Amino acid sequence: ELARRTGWPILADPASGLRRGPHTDRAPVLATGEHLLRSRWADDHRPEVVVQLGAMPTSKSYRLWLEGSTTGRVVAVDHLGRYPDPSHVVTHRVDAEPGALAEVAAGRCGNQGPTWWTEAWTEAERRASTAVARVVANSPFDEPAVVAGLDAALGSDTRLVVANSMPIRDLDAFLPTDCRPMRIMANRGACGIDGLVSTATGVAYDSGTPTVLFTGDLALLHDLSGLAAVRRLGVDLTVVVVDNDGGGIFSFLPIVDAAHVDHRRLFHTPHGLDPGLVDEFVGASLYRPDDPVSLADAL
Ligand SMILES: Cc1ncc(C[n+]2csc(CCOP(=O)(O)OP(=O)(O)O)c2C)c(N)n1
Repeated sequence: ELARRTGWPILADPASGLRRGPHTDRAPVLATGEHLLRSRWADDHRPEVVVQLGAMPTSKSYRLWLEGSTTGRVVAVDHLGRYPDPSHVVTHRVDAEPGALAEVAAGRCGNQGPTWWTEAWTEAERRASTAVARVVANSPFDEPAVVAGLDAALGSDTRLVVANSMPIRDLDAFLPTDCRPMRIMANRGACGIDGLVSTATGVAYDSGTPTVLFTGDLALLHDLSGLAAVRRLGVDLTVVVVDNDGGGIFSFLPIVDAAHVDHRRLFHTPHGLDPGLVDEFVGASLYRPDDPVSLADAL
């Protein structure tokens, strides 16, 4: 409502819950921040004020873009005393629950609606999301295509729990805004890859609704014992695991280019285990989709 009244665009982190739902038809909610903020266009469109609501967004481009900014105010709003500010760019801190603050602010500001600034950002979002969708559609079956598969197949009552490492970043980069609701949950904390199966099981149990965990193979193996509770609690849990035999995120480290370093052994840390072993462990049904259609069918 605040964005609709002020015309200020929202760069919505996937875990914020703002990317999905009927409000996206009325308010300028953007999902391509990870791509836009690393472009020249974003350098030419620096705002006077950035209001950061809640935890630090996932996007690395956002962090670098803030660091590159020499002017303007950065207001961090948080009620948990975190004020995440890894780049030391925050100029103002507001101790308030972000949703409550937005509600009060929306009630007090006028109803200006979209401005040229709003139009510029929403047009950039339109172009970027079209380009992203085209790239995803023409790519091999990889992480972006998995996100597209989840987007297409998950019902609005499903809870999507997303793991740290690349899955949350994949969602950030490739999940578009849509008026269909989607409940996304993440636990960024210190970005741990531990306890994710247990978290998803707890979400499924508490909500009583079908739950999907989107995870990497290391995070799944880290909390394999969490699966023991799935059958006992009788929850409806589907695990979508991108199996790249280790930590795919480490292939983005600059050291990957150092020829004398055995990057694969030291950073990627392949384990050689087949995630299919969960089949025997908990009696789960295992599917090995190798294209978007078979992923959608399996889901
Ligand atoms: C508990 C814990 N141990 C280690 C790490 C360091 N770490 C960050 S990402 C990562 C790799 C995760 O691999 P995977 O879950 O397969 O996801 P991918 O990188 O392939 O997307 C590791 C080990 C961490 N974040 N948390």
